[in-house]
Amino acid sequence: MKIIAEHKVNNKLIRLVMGDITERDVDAIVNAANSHLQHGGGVAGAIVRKGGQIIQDESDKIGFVPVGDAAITTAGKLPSKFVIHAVGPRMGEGDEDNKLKNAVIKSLKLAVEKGLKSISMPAISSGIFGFPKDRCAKILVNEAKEFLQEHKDTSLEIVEFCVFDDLTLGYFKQEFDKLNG
Ligand code: AR6
Repeated sequence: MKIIAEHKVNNKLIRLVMGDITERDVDAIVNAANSHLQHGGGVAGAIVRKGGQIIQDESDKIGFVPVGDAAITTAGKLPSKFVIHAVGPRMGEGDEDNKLKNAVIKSLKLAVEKGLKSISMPAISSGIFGFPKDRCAKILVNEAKEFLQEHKDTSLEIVEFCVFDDLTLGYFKQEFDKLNG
């Protein structure tokens, strides 16, 4: 895991790291889930493989989560305490930008409802779901910044983005440069 960039908003930290989100020791990691919370491939598959079947079992009890919404489970054997399952849009289904924004905001709200201090988020929708990586970076970083600007008394001290590949990292870096520039 490597820290790439950091930016302060209202004394809270927005951070960019490169690495495997399943190894992040934060209060909650965010999963890039589908509406049926069937965690097969991508980051979702990795989370269940490492965290254990309990994450899939709790997800099955929740059942269906609409696109643009999120749900929370425990994190099994992962270092984090919780997994927040954010359902981002599949490219081509329509209104994708707003749905991605809502999935991010809902994830942050769920973390605050639980009183969590740190959250780590992958590049939701930008893998198997095919959302453009540059737009994903812009939306995720902007939503985090606005959330921290608008919620001065939030429990969250750290909102982190954890990216896995160089191409995605490049786009997130550009957005962090804009924050700091
Ligand atoms: N740590 C951090 N980021 C990761 C990791 C990891 N271990 N593994 C992949 N990524 P994706 P989606 C990055 O496909 O597009 C699943 O089947 C990856 O490089 O995981 O929202 C679900 O069950 C990419 O940048 O999620 C859904 O059906 C980002 O995570 C569907 O895929 C998201 O890629 C969701 O597709």
